[in-house]
Amino acid sequence: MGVDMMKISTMKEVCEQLVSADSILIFPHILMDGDTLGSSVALCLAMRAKGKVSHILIEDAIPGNLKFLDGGLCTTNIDVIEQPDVCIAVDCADIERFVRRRKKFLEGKSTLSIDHHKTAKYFADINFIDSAAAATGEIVYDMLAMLGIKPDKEQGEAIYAAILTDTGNFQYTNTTTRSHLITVDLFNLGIDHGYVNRMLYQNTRLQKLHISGKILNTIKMLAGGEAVMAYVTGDMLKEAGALMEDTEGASEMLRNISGVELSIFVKEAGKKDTKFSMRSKQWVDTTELSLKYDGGGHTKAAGCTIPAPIFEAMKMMEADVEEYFAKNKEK
Ligand SMILES: [Mn+2]
Repeated sequence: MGVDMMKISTMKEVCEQLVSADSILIFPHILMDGDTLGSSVALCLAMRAKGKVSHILIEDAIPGNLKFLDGGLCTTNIDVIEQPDVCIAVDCADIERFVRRRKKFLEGKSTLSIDHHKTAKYFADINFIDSAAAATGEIVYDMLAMLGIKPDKEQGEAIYAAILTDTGNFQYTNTTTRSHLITVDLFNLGIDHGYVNRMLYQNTRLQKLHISGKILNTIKMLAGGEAVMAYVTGDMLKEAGALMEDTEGASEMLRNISGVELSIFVKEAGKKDTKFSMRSKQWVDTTELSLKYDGGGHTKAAGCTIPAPIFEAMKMMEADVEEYFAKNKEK
């Protein structure tokens, strides 16, 4: 298969760059999730084990339930490596996913990108994009194998966290045999899966439950009950004493409603910007809805920003949703 040949050679190229580099700076995307951070951590630890200077450069806070992954690898110090041999973006579909680190990224003697988003842009010198991978963590696992590195417990737990979070604990349809097989191998390597699950999921801030309650009160059904929209504003966060990161998972929670095919969670991102996070169950392609506003993502999980105040932007999106369902239901 031509595509597979291309895939292999591209991963080889990525690995060759890593092998020949002495210093490697790793770039997870903003609003970090388990995949971007877990993949970055596994890669960083593996590179350090190979005797290389490696750090993870971040520009925003690590969500509370992901802090256990860090282990002091993450820094906000842009000068942590002066001129890195390699700058590698992890799980970033677009260079806009690291706005304030963009200049630093481009300072790398070579720039790499590894990602699995369907809408990934080829912004680096070398791009390895595999949209069949359920998580970028799977790509990192394959890369370590290609580099002859057997993940240790810490690396294995980071990869496991990446796969768990991006597959919704193996529930989403992006889950493959491969996701399970990699996990089997990680279990055999002796990871403490109970620990990872406790850290990820049994570690909820009380404020998260408070803000969830407020969000649930905003539920509006669309498309005759097949779509649902709910929102959060800055004022709601203040009242609940919560942070925006406490709304993580709201889209998935809304999608769980029976009869719902599409869920949209709306965030007020300042007075003039509104963020939309979409999830679908079976047939809605969320990238179609998000691309109209320059967004992107996966078939069943995508997002975009509309440059308008929240209630105005929601009206625009509501119209798009009604139109999408009217058009696609006829088929
Ligand atoms: Mn991912």
